[in-house]
Amino acid sequence: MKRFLVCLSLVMFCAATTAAEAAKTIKLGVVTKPGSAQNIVADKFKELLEQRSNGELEVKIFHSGSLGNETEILQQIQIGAVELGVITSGPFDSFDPIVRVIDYPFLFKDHQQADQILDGPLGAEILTSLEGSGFKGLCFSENGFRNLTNSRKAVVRPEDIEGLKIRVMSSALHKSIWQTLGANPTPMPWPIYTELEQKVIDGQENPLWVLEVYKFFEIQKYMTLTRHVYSAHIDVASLNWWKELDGETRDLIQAAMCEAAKYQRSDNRSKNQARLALLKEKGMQVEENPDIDAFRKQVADLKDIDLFSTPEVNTLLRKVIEQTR
Ligand code: EAX
Repeated sequence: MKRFLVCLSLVMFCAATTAAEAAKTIKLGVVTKPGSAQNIVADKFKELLEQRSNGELEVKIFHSGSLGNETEILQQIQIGAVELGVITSGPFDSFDPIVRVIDYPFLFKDHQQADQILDGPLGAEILTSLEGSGFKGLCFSENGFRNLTNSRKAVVRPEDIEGLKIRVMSSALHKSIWQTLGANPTPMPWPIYTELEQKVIDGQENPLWVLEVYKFFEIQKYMTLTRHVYSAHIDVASLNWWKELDGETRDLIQAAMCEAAKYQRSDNRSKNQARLALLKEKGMQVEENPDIDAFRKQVADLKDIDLFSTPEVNTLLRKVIEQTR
């Protein structure tokens, strides 16, 4: 009997230690590979949090799709299997349509305006809304302004897009944008190099860093600086997990993530000019002055379609349009 009790208490001791250790390790998911915009946020966050918690909190980054695509990472965060994620705003679309406000085409004129809105009360409204789908929205980092690339032809005007097979993110809004522009949009999760290489799709749209890090210059001859959507990342935590953390830990995580986000946004922006030069050097043909007015006109009515029909999304979109005019 005595022997049994010793064994039992040992087992309980071991179980308790494992639970305590596990609580200290925080899993963070990103779909992209090292060097990507998402990974720069994640790496900076890890560095800051581990330093400031004196090693009490450890961040384990799962990258390069090891947890699945962005929708799958979000599902794991929802149920608490993964604690944190740095995820492109697009795929949040099927969880909370309020994110369509950020991805509305030609909304932000420049980075300053994006920061002003997303770091202000309207951004806060979006982050709070995400709690309805099980996410604690922490802050916004960025993918950047998205540009169209393809392997078939130079695109200057919307007419040039007619019939091009363009990969889009898993987002009803993105699909509508490209349908409205006359393309044949194909939703597909990240990554997409093979599909581009094998010409299952003609083109895609993403910020400049993607073309460099994922070497799309090898397989996409034409780029048009459309800057049609400002693509944010939403840095989120699992809401159930968040609720169980003490106040001090929450503050540490929130501050480290927002600092990492600010660091990454400025890092990303500072590299864009050099990236453009590199892509040209690698042989991409870049259209720097497309007919943006024509593109803008063609998608202008998107705000009146069903995509924005919930009263909350509609009201917020109109507020943001008002403030970015
Ligand atoms: O960050 O799926 C996409 O197009 C995203 O922008 C991708 O994660 C690259």
